[in-house]
Amino acid sequence: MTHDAAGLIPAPRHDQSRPGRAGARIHPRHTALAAGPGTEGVARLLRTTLGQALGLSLPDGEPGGDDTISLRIDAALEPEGYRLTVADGRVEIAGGTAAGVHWGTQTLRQLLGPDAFRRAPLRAAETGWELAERTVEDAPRFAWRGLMLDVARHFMPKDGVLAYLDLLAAHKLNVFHFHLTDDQGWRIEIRRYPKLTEVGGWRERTKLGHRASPLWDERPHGGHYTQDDIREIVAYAAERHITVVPEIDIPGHSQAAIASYPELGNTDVVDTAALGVLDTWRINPNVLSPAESTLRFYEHVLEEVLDLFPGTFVHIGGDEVPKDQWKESPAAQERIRELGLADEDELQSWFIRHFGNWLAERGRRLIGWDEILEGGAPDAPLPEGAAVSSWRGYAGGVAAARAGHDVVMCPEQQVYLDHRQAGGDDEPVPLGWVRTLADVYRFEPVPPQLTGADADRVLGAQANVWTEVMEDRRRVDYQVFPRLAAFAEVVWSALPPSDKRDFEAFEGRMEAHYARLDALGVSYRPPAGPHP
Ligand code: TNX
Repeated sequence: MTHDAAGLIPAPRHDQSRPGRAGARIHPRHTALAAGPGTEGVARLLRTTLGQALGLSLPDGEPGGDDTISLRIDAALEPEGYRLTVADGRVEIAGGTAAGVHWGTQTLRQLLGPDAFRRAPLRAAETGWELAERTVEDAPRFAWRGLMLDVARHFMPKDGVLAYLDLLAAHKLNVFHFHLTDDQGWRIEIRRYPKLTEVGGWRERTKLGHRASPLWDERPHGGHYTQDDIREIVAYAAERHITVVPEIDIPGHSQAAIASYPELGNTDVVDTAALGVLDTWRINPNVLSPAESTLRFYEHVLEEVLDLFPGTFVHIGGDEVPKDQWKESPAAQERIRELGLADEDELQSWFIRHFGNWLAERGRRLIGWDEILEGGAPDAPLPEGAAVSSWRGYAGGVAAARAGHDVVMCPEQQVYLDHRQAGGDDEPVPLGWVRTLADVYRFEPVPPQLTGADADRVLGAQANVWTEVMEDRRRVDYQVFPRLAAFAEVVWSALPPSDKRDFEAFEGRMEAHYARLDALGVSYRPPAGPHP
């Protein structure tokens, strides 16, 4: 029997419960925790999480013992898959890898009820928590289940980022794409180039700029993460089986860097020393110069980035690069001739290829926005191993997959969470297309044009959060939730085709989930809207 009163989100593949039968009682003092080989890290995190939330002490127990939560690896399961069994006074979570066990503990947390998401116990729980007899068998649909957060337009202090990593983990999301640089701010300390954060980390004011928006911030804005902060963030993510993909956006979206080191820009056509960090929102003409010295500068930056981020992928942006300055610049034109390129589009592609090869030589892989497909030789527009974030709809992703490249789908029409979630005038920031909770629930990462091996090129999907008009965590929360819960179900659960998805059942399960978000302190958009 399938029973979803527990309101599990994302929905598991199989969930068998016998609600009448007591499976196990989790007791604040008696219940023990037994960590099998390879699951010690998961156990440590579970002990911290449930200790803080419920006041459980979870002393070390014997695997399979009575009144014990046992964690173990079972290599027969899918790598990120798990089986959670509640029966005979015991809880067992087996996972294909430690990651699978970890996702299983997130399900256990949901079964324990909303208090399991608190930071401090609400009450002394004398009697403990009753769990019905149950077996959950589960595994994700996609390997890349991501959220991109833009901390360049508005800086999010480290604690907020850590809180977001907790939120990702609670939704079984495993990739955090960290958009660290843009025209309006540079947010990562680079030891060799301190001005990137001293100058590039600050702007005097922000024109929040949307005409219908009441927001108009004339205060200085800035901040950055030190390398110690970054190490802490990466370690915190790793503990939650989340990979952090850093983004250093080139050769456009680079005005904060140019404001810090004016020689990075096209100095023969603009007085880059007078630019400053951009304080408006628009596609910006000030792009990097194609000089050798620019390449060396970014190689030095990336060397420090590689030291901090152990993951395979490094995002180098590549989006929205106006070519006007390269057209006007004698130096850029000379460079095009020297390199034997046809035009500015090929120059952009040359930039990307340079860093793709540079990363490959270091055992890493480049990922970039879908513009990186443009301007290259028709048979080899991208270096081997490069992957594409398809944001201008599905087309870039489809082309990349057919050309043998891996793809992360994040079409702006579907999963840009900066866009409004309702029509009418009750949205605080009425930007972009209306994308309701139901729209996000119907998002399909693999378009019908892709089949067979081409479809397998879709590693997964991510929701993108651009923060032009989100100046603090509360506003980010409002844009991201509850839609991220729907997104998480799309990328984790094996849902039917878009038009056959049961949104009402999802909404039903969301009732339990809103209580979890409340316990987590998330300022989500209320389901009935701000003016019910
Ligand atoms: C396009 S998506 C951008 C961002 C903006 C966003 C606003 C992408 C690769 N570039 O720079 O913030 O639209 O929705």
